[in-house]
Amino acid sequence: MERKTGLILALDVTDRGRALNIAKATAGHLDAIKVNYPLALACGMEIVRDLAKDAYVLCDFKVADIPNTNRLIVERAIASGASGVVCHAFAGSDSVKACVDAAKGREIFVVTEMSHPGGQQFTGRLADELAKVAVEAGAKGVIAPATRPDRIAHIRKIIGKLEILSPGVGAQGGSASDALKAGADHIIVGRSIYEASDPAKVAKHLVEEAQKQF
Ligand code: NUP
Repeated sequence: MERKTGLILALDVTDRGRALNIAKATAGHLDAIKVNYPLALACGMEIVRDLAKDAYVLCDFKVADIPNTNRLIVERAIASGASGVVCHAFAGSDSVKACVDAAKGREIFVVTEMSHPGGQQFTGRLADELAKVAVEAGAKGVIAPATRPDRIAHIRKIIGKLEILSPGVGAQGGSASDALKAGADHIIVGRSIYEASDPAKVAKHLVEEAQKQF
């Protein structure tokens, strides 16, 4: 994913009109729009098709199934216009490899340690191995927690030059500059932007904060 602003919008709203309005208002401040199940299940994959006309769309489907099912899911996301797809690594190397193969040059990002408190319970303990799976499978990058910048720095040591996308800024308590200083390439921000009265203004401020770290 090309880094122009360092900001990825997590568009977790469930109304099509609202989603398109926020995407349009913030477009100039974004490297990508992340679509998760709330939006895709509410609006169908048509929303990915529409957003993908003007943006890099990252489908955060946390794909975590057997290799054949993973392949089918990634193929559908790509067919709808996704430029990247997020998968889990706990299903095993073969399942992640199936995602990378199915992406056919589009980008796969692998979740390592999750950003919420429960992320420490299981994913935190396995994060080193999950990150190694990402490297070995040929993923483009990983997801690592802005809520624990020290963990971003640790994961960076394992993955080398792979990209780090970091959620947990704002509503979950993480800071954009701390995450980027620790080694994240992009921050992922949802509620702080889409629940704001002026989403573009918040996005602009986050980008200004991010740019100081580049
Ligand atoms: O570890 C993760 N934490 C996380 O918050 C992995 C994720 N993919 N996310 C996603 O990032 C989460 O599902 C949501 O779409 C976004 C964060 O949104 P917010 O907390 O900024 O509203």
